[in-house]
Amino acid sequence: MGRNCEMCKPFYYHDPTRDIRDPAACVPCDCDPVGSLERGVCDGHTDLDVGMIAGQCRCKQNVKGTRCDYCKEGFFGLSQNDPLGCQACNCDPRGIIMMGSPCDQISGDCSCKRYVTGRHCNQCLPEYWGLSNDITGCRPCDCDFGGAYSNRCMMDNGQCDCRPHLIGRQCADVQPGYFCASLDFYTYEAEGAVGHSPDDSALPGRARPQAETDCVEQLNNQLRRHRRHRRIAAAQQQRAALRRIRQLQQTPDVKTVHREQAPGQMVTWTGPGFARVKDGAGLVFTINNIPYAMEYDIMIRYEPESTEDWEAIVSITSLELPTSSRCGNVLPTEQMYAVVLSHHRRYIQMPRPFCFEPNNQYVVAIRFQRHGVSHRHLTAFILIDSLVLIPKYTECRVSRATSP
Ligand SMILES: [Ca+2]
Repeated sequence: MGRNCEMCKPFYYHDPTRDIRDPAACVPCDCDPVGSLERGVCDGHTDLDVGMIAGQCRCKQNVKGTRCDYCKEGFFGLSQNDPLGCQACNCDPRGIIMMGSPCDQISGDCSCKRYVTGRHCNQCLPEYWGLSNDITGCRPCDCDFGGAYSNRCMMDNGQCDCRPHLIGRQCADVQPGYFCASLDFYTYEAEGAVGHSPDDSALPGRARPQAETDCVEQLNNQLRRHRRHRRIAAAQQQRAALRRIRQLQQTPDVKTVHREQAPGQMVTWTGPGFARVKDGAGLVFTINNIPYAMEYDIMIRYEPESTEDWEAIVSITSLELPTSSRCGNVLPTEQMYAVVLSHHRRYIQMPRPFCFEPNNQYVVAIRFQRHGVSHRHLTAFILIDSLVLIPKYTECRVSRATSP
């Protein structure tokens, strides 16, 4: 076109290697009309004085690429109707990963750091707070377990949701004038409880027959037979076995076992040690130091001596009728539990709590026996560490200090 046909038409440019008279001198522009200005017109010829290069596309403000078909870094959503071509991602610079494009070219979703979330990466994940330029973006709430209602905190200042009378960002501090008892504050050592034999009526449940009676009889019969046949070696063996059984019969039903802490060993028990309880025997605990009328979970800590499971039959009796409104309506004065003490574990919690109250005395009697057998055995023992009362979590309160 042009008066002397010296220019190419719009949407074509003059190939600088060809003469304008050459029929192939004008080449179509290769610009993406979506991202280019003026629907994809390119520079028709080269004129460095005005910054023109033949075939060069002119991109919209937020678009890049030789064909104007990509959003610039930090922009997304290439669109024909958008006069700027692409929209800004608006990612929060504190929350995004600094490598590569800050957001997805198509969806505009920002690439968030580990503990950051939201389309613009301007939110902390639940249980995190304090969006900053840190490498992970936000930091964990670390609310005090027990002191706070949950592990969630305010995103801006990290304040956890504290239970009454607990203060501090993490709810780990106690309001002046109060003290906080640890959850296992009410621990009763088994080695301090009174031991009872299987046939003692103080223990709940019924004592099983002893398995060793048949055994002794059988050994005696064998011994007589061996004597008759003058089998001296066999007879000696039988005599030794009988001696062993008599020794076992004399082993106390409940015995205190002290345990010293070995260097480097983790202390997994409380108090001086354990009560070693024979199959069928039991312990009686007396409890008279309850601070508040409320429900307590009851836990037995133990240590198996073999790979057998045991069971505990527990009875709790109060000496007087409950007087507090808290306990009076809840439970009768006596309650029974039967629980299995798995040999894989070290503690068992009763399936239901019990309401204890101050100014009352309680007797907790427990029979321990092997689980799922018909006879008790002289050689089977279990180590019982302690009985623990845990104030029911949902109603745990901080105690008011009575002395300054
Ligand atoms: Ca103990």
